[in-house]
Amino acid sequence: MEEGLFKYIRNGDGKVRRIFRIGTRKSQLALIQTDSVADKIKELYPDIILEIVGMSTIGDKILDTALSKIGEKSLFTKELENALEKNMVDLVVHSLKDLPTTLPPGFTIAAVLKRENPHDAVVLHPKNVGKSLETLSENSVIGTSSLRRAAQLKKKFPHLEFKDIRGNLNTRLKKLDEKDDFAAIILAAAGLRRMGWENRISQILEPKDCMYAVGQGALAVEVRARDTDILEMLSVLNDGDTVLRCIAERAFLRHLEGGCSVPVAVHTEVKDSQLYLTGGVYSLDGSESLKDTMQTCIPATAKCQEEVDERCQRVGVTTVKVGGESQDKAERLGIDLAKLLLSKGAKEILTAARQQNDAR
Ligand code: DPM
Repeated sequence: MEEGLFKYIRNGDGKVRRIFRIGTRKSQLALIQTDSVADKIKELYPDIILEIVGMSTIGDKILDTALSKIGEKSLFTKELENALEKNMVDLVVHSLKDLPTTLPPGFTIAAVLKRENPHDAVVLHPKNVGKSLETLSENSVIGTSSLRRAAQLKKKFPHLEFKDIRGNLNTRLKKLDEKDDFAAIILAAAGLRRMGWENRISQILEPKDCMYAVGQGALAVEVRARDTDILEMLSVLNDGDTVLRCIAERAFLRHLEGGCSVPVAVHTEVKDSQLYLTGGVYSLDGSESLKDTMQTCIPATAKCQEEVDERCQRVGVTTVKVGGESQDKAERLGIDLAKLLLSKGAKEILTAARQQNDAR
């Protein structure tokens, strides 16, 4: 691949046109997600020429260690950002929940697409079909390497045991079905649906049992922050409610200084011009937790401003499609809820959780 060069194509009519290259991880889920975003871009811009470039990331290469233990914040994003930086690709599609709340300088999220079901789901070993987390027998082993899921579910279902499971979705389902190690695994409903495995979902976890991760269920497109033409082109992909919910969630996590290695969970809703944010922090065994809800009024969403520039950036997201005042209020809501939980001792819970996890 020629480094530092944009790619062009000469059409039949002799005109030269730019090719937009989309970087992606190579797992089946990542490719499906990237294809779906590419399809949406083509719908909006039928003449655009897109090329998909698959890459492996650290998170794909290290398969034997729990995500939360690897300690690299940008597990799934670093190689892709390197490719963006070198102009080897122009856009990168990610699951928003894998993108740190502070992106490295020079990068930004140009679009957050309409969120699908953000909740977590239970996938049972075939021999347990018909059961639920509640009715699984004493000491059944549940596979997840999410500290967030384990912390909330340990508290709620003390009869269950939780063990790490790594690998992409295909590997995990195989490990579940073909061995006898796990009675069930917990995965994001959105990922299962995108893979066409909705029929394996036996239970969707309600917020009272398990709140979701910041950004879960939403796809994001990362670009070079200086590419204002691409930012403008992609701005139409943004879904207003999803953008506001995810800005609030990301601001909450950022202010708590949490990453993918701390047990932090959220629940958001937009209803009657109000944005609601519930956030929780947990000790690793779930015995200690803090949870609270706050809301803010969201003004009718006029366009933010005519042109994209650095004033549009909020927790890594740059869009002019959603009103600037609403975006500010969403960010404020996240920060205010984080402050409230910090005033009640969230910092101590998270510091202890981090130390315990490092010592595991
Ligand atoms: C992050 C976590 C997990 C992924 C931690 C968490 C789950 C790790 C595990 C930050 N990224 O959720 O508390 O289960 O061991 C990931 C998935 C998706 C994006 C798969 C999943 C698909 C859903 C989406 C891995 N990242 O969570 O089941 O697009 O939100």
